[in-house]
Amino acid sequence: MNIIVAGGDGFCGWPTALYLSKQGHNVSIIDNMVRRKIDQELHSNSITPIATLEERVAKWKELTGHDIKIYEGDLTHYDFLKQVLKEEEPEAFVHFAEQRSAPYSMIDREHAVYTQENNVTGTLNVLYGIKEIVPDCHLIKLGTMGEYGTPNIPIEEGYIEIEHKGRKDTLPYPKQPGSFYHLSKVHDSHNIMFACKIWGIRATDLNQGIVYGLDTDETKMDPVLYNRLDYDGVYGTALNRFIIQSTIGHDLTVYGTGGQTRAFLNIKDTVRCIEIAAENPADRGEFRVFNQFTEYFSVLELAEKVQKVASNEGFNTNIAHIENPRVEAEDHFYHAENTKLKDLGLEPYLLSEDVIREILRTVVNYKSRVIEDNVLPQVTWR
Ligand code: NAD
Ligand code: USQ
Repeated sequence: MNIIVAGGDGFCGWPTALYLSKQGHNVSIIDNMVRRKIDQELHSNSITPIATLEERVAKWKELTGHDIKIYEGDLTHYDFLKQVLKEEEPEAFVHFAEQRSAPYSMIDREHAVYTQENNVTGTLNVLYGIKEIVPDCHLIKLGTMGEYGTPNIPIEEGYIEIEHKGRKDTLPYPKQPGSFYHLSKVHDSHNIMFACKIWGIRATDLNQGIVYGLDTDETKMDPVLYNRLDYDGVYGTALNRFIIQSTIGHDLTVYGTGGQTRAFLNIKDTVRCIEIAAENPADRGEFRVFNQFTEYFSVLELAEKVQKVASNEGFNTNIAHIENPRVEAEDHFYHAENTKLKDLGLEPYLLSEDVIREILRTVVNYKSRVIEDNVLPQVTWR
């Protein structure tokens, strides 16, 4: 298949591009490198040293003989996007290319506006591009479990059957997102659903949980192929942050009580889920929604797991309950469905002590790169 991976220089996109290329697909990456520029803005970095995209792709070609094409440009620039679609004629468009940090979107007005303009306009352009140039192309769009929030009833996969005043209907599941970033994903989902309905586009919205780990078989092949891994208070995510904190002697930064429950998956499952979606395209006009996670945990449970493994590895770590910088429920019901990807063949790679240990043993090699001032959260929702 001809597959475009937009956001293919990022944390999820790079390993996905490699994996799809290894499977024999003809992969092209679109990326505007904004994530690397944001590192400069925040005076932050990936804990792992990362090569330029050109170096990464050249090393991949050298090791495997597979070509990955690079289109450096911005999805919000429609002429650029149209040109790429005309040249590549993709059968699948995997869309990771968004501003994905909730804290970044909550810094101030400018960052909220940037996040929503970048994400909503980029996705609208992709929808128009597919309609005008490659109408049969399958859009595989990364959404997020955080679109649903934490309702007091089980979370379904995209739709819920409702009985109201004696009548029944299947309706989009209610959305209660917790940041301007998460809201941008909800706006995207609505735009995609509408485009499927009016133009007959085929789309899969993957409501992904929090991704942990960094390595896949492909990124491990050579240091030039290493994936980025964020640890700072803006882009670092819960489990990865705790593992890195444990290696530098920092207290594990549980926000509030840590009762917040979230859905998680290993980066190794992210790449496989994208392949499954690509191999099983949605029908024309279908807006299909999969919940892309394998397990859920409370934040405190994760901190305790990391504390135990770290201690066995010789790192004595405290769990700190710091004041929660976000506005979110800390004590709530959580149950979410995730059967659709498993029905299509996903065999989850679950979180075990061995998995935490493996990530820890990798990141400990780079702990001298951690800029400690960036570890505590500095952005608040209030
Ligand atoms: P990332 O920031 O590491 O990667 C995103 C990439 O997209 C970056 O390389 C960036 O330069 C590029 N990009 C951003 N805006 C662009 C634009 N307008 N045009 C072209 N390129 C652009 O993020 P990630 O962690 O890889 O996340 C990828 C996607 O997966 C996002 O949509 C995110 O919402 C979703 N997601 C991520 C996680 C997670 O835990 N990382 C969990 C759920 C969903
Ligand atoms: N948290 C802590 N301590 C920390 C970091 C986070 O207690 O040091 C808590 C947060 O308060 C929150 C939970 O852990 O309750 C998750 O926070 P996170 O930063 O790990 O994840 P989140 O902000 O939700 O965003 C991440 C990705 C985003 C993706 C989302 C999936 O950055 O791109 O959409 O995970 S989900 O959470 O399912 O919406």
